[in-house]
Amino acid sequence: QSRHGTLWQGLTCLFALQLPLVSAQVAEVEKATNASLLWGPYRPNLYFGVRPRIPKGLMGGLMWTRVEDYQSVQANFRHTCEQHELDGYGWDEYDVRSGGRQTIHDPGNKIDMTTEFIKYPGGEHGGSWGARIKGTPREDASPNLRTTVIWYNTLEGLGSLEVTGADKEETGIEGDVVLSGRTMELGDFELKVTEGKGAHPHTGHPSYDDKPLDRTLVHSGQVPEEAIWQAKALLFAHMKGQIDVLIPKYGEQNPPPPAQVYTIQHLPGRGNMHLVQKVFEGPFEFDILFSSGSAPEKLTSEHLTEQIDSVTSSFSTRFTEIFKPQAPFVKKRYEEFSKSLFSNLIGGIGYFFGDSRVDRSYDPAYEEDNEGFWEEAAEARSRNQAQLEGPSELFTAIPSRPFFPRGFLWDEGFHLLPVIDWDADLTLDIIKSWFQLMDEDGWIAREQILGAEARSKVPEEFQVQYPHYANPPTLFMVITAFLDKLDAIKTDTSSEKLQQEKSYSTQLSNREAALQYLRTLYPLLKRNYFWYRKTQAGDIKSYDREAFSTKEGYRWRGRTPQHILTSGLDDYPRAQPPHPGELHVDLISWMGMMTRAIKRIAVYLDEQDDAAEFARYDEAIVRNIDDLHWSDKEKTYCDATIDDYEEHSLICHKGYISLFPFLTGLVDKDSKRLGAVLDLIEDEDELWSPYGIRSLSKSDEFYHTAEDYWRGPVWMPINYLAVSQLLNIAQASGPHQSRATKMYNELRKRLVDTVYESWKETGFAWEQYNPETGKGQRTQHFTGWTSLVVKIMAMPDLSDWVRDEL
Ligand code: 6A9
Repeated sequence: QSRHGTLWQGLTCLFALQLPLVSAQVAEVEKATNASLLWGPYRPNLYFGVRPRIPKGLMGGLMWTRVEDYQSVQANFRHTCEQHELDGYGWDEYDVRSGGRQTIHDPGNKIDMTTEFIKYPGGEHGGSWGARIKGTPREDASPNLRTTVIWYNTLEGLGSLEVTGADKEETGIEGDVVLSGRTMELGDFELKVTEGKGAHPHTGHPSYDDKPLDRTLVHSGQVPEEAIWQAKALLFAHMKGQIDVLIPKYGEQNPPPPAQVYTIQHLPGRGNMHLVQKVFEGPFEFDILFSSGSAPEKLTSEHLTEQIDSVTSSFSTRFTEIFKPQAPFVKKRYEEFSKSLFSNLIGGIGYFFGDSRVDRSYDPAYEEDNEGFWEEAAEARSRNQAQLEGPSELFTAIPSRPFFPRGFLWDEGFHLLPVIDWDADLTLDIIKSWFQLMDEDGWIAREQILGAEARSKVPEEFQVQYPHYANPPTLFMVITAFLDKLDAIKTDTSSEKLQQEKSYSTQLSNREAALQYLRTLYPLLKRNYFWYRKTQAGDIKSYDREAFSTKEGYRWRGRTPQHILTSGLDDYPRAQPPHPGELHVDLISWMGMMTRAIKRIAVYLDEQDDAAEFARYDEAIVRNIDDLHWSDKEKTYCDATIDDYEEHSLICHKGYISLFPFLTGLVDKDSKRLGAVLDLIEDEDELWSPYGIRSLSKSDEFYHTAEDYWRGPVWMPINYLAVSQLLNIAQASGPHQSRATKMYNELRKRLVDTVYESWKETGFAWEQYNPETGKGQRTQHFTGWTSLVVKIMAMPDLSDWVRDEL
């Protein structure tokens, strides 16, 4: 048993043990909640892929290509999301509980696709679902554009899946294709791929007699489980086999046309993989209907048609209630933009299951206590073998479907900030999933690369996770947001938005359920908190000044001369050369945020001793941020290190790092440092750009140098923290209130305009934005934390306040 396995079981016990405390009502609602989350497009790395939140079971996926010439097919066969092959794709509307619609613009195949996905609760096994797949030739397509579409299903683990009612001797299936199956978790089910609508090519080639294209071809087979996620590779191998038979049969002089060549062998039957192929000419449409055996009735295309309309209209109503963009973003197009970004965030949620690579050597070189530690650590990393741990599961949102379709710890805290406004229960479920990944010591790996499919996207040197590496504890911000909501619901009964949120969530409407959740999570949060305190502690023994007597000083482990990947701000300039006596101002700020969050939960749960302990840390952190990190000379917060004379010295590269005490809410509205923080933000020669706050000051020697990743470009998560803090200051009386109000209005406008303009121009959200041109750059279709702009649009418009004052 791996450490991990034991922990997992321990946790399951933990949850189970407390169950008698939960009222029957809470348990009932929890079951329903889980049931409505069972199915989803939880394979976000695919353009369209469906699976349940179960380690092994039934999965499905879609592939398509234009079949007009022989050459383009290989390159144009769509399956996994890839950068730069489409003109925009994603969910225009999506809700995890009911479903939504995705549109895909595919110029290479001259077609626009829509995938509508609808969930039907009911029965004992998580309900049924339906998907409608539509293809509409684009303007430049010939009127008889030929498209091949393949829907496939696979089955992992125990169970059965087979095509029923099909005759193997036939050349294809006329009408609907029906698969029936069962597994332990899903019970009996039926999956129907309907005949649908659309014309089929009549190629006139002699091969047509063997394979008339007006029928659906189905190939069933058994493949090794390790290969099951590689549907496209398997399909290609299979088609190659078909071609090797076809070409000799008809001769190189008279080969069948592409639409005929690229077809599968019709062989319906049993197996763990079933490919269902349709070949169309012009526009088409068909449905995939999954009916759970225990659901009250079987799903039909009529049901789907009906439900698609109702899901769309209730999504819109709800969206307006929760996220209606506020002035000046009142034009309809902003709402569309906001819906699309939010839907992609929530439609990008995935379920991952598999083993992961961890280096558990606990090599002494990883202690980083000597000068030159980074070289020793680098050697140790190449010397030590990583083991496969797990398997474990994770339910999470992701930064980007084409490029990073997996969980990232600190990204997730930002993802969940908009999600918690929409669906608090879902959010708490995701948080729970993350904390279940924690090991006995309290460590959660920064990047969750679970299973072979996830690993296939990551170069080997980046796969290994180290149990002494941290990442900002942003999930604690989300728990704080949850507590804010609980408090607000109690005191503010007039807010319609809050009432709306409450009506949608058990945890917000049932105090017992909320307490139960927090009580169960609390020991895990504590373990995680103390892991950070212990493993990322800074070495401040050498300071003898009185103010340093508490130990609150922190250092990210795992740095190299050029990077601190663990901080999340990869290449941001830091002290040179690295030194074990360094202290990082962003980390102590995160620790401050984390301490306040856990203190608040302790108070909530009436854990008085804990609360008092956390309060002491809180106070000491706030004091040490000033004592250890404030530079009187530079008028800003800085990292610290030990210089050549063995003295504490500050390393100041103005930028996001300098703002961290402010960003994490530790600089009070009345603080004497706040004026200087605002000066730095608002200075055009430093951080203030027309497109948002720059990651590094324009005046810094490293601005836009080397990789230029966090050395200038504008990033949304940090800007979101800044705009939120400005709003806080604007809303309470204090010496900087009116200035903060102006800055808030201006920053909010710039951020929204920036993301909106790039989206309008390119069809995508981007990883970061250029501070000189405002253009989106780096990863395309970055619908993770960039989606925070949805919340920024929904923030209040305070421009009247500024006018009134003038
Ligand atoms: C390396 C390449 C196909 C980098 O959004 C995720 C993270 C952030 O947490 C971090 O703060 N991104 C930011 O600096 C992207 C990291 C991607 C690493 C993947 C392998 C994959 O090649």
